[in-house]
Amino acid sequence: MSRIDYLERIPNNVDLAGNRRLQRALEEWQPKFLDWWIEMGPEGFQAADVYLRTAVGVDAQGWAHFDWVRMPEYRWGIFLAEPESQRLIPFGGHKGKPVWAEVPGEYRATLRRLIVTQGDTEPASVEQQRHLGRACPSLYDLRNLFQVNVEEGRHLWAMVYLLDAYFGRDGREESEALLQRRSGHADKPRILGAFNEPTPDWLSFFMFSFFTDRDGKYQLASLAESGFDPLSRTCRFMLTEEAHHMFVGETGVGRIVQRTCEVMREGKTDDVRGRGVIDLPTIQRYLNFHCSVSLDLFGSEISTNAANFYTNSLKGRFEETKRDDDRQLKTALYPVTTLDGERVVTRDEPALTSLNERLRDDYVADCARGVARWNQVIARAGIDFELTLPHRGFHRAIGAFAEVKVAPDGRLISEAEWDAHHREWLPTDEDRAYVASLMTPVTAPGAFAPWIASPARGINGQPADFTYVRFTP
Ligand code: BYC
Repeated sequence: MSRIDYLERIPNNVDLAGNRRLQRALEEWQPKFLDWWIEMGPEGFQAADVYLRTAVGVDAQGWAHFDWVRMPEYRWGIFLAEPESQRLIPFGGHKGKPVWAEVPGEYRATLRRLIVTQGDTEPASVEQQRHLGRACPSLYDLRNLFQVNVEEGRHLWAMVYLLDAYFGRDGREESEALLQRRSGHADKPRILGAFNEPTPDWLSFFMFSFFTDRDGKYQLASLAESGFDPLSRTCRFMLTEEAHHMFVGETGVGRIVQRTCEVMREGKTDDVRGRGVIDLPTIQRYLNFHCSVSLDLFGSEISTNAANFYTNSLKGRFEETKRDDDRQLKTALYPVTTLDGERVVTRDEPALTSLNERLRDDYVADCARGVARWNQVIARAGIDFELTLPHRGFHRAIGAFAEVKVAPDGRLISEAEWDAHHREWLPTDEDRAYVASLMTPVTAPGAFAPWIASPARGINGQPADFTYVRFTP
């Protein structure tokens, strides 16, 4: 049987070559992953050469290595951030003790569930985005889509590494199951709601990358605080890649907003649908949708799961080590916005059970900064319009607000009022059809679809007309 050169095929810093058991597990899993990638990965572009960044190490040069790659030949590596020497558990019941190099028996099931939930999102997003290439607005954007896709693939590898290396047989079974569920499938859907929603057009993709990938940032940052050190180190490295995904989302929406504003100014009108760009109210409705489904990803406002994750030192807060409280939260309170009968109220709750809400607050503040930057684009064009984040109770399916109807401005409303107005707040079939009608592919080097502005600069310093994707004849 031919041996694999592990460092060449699977770049890693986990001494894969010296770990026979893990090699065997990954040797079995890798062909199944490739089958999944061919079946569910970017449709129609598996043979194209793409200008991609591949992580081949964890230092500054190592993770920013650019080259031409066919996606199925991308080297999905396994990287953990360098260990912090003598790292101590920063929070929870085990605070101050040395971090765990192995899974503590009593937390095995909980940790596995957290890792599987995280892992499940990665292939899900690739599945959601698999048809987008055919409607790309430029080669620059096409390349960015594929960069995001292969990195989500790598993040799946990262979670599979943890499952295979630390959870024995049931870990290997979970690794297989990650390749069997399918986004949006009636019988075997992905675990979390947002990952079963379609991503049918590029406005959806950019909104997803802005809002949903940002949930990834906050969840990964919380898991990076974990007392289980391999999980912490894996997540810390994943965060370096996640930043690019949010950049793609923020600049993508920003460029759409910019183009719309240009056309509004040129035509001295806000009625721009006939002019081939996406009107600002439609952008707002897409924003409302993607923001609300992403808010659901943080779980219920009050959660004993979250309290247990924290007390057991498995999942911390965002930037846990910068908090100067006791980092155990035994008596602390936290203000939570929730429902009290017919009213939206903010009241103090135990900080431990409020951890999902606290993370959601950190997330909302971060989203607001991005939206403010989009609004600067609108203001610079001299246009009187502001994009806004919807109230956290709007269009929710998880938590206290799932039971009621809330307007984007936070008013609790009746079913009748919802029925009368939701078309103003969420993308309608007409909106989606209009956006879909703009999605004709643009693949000439340096050219951009008329509904999106060109980016401020190229990837890795490349010129504006760079051929980021080369198609095979
Ligand atoms: N949809 O106490 P609750 C990313 C379930 S994104 C469906 O309210 P908990 C990425 C929950 O699982 C980051 N089900 O919440 C982005 C639980 O079920 P079980 C992904 C949901 O447990 C873009 C029950 O409801 N990473 O990386 O405190 C592209 C009661 O739960 C939802 C993680 O999520 C939902 N939205 O917190 C690619 C980190 N919300 O267990 C990648 C790991 C809740 O009773 N996961 N439920 O059957 C977690 O930390 C937690 O599982 C959650 C939920 C934060 C998701």
